Amino acid sequence: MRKKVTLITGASGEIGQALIKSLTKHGDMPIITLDIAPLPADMLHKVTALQGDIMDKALLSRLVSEYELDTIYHLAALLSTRSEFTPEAAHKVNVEGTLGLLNLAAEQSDWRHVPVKFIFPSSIAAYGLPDLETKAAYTRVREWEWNNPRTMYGCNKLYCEQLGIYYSKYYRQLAADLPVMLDFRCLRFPGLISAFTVPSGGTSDYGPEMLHYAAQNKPYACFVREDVRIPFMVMPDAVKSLLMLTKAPSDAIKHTVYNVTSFSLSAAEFRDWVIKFFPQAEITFEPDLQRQAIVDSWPADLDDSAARRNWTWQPDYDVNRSFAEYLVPSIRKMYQKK
Ligand code: AKB
Repeated sequence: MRKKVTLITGASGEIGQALIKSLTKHGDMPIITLDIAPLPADMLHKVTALQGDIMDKALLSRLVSEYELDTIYHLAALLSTRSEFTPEAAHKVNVEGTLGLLNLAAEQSDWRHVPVKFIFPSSIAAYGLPDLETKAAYTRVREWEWNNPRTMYGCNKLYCEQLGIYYSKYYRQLAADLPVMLDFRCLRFPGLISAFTVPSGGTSDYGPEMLHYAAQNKPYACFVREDVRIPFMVMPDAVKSLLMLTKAPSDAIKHTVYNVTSFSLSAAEFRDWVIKFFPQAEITFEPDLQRQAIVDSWPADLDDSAARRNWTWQPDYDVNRSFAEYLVPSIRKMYQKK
């Protein structure tokens, strides 16, 4: 008998580490992690960690020969700024990596006659507003609006959402016997902020970077204009939304792709919150016009009413609680220890 497991790809990244902590606390199923980067040493005892590439077919076949995949959290991805420097590599990891894993989950679902749950984080990068006037006019975008990304990462996310829909609804639709299809569920995240890890390779990174630099008494030059506004969410709420979506009964799920969010801040408002807790912080604004243009194309806020209605989503942390109770105390403690 193969052991039933949860698989987390991209587990060494920000969301992965937070998700492992939460899943192992509730501990209902063993976890296998897969990442090209090593997991931090203090996490290794919690999971079975495989270090490798999601494109490695031999590794994936070994994985399914040993384990029965119950749920897959497919977090592995190159983020938006990084993807602009290496668009073809981004396509390989973000699209071909996802396609391979969807295919594996589809085969497993049919073979076991039980749908594998495939949980996929998408992003505000899937949206693309053409100019600042439109961004000001359409503040809280809904899932089907402005799906015109201007980054490789955004294109990759949007296409993978569609692949997920295909594999969960239409896979082998012309076969004589329809297969048991996988259960694909997707969240579009705003910019995420963790108290414990500094993001790398993203374009919403200026928020968390301001905070982590301030906590270390380092000056920070923000790469976007003061007035630019996007939605944000802290990591405990990101993990909460992933777990809620995973557990939601099938009949509550009315859409495949859901926005989730918590609060929306301009870069100047973000700076003000940082300064409230770190009054010595030196934050200046030195916009990088190219990265700025990417953030300008992202919505100022997300409409997450479908998630709220269908599976009772709501964040635990508004902006005040995020800074006062999660970010600032944990970040202070982390840098004091170092
Ligand atoms: C990025 O900046 O690329 C990510 C995202 C918004 O998905 N944080």
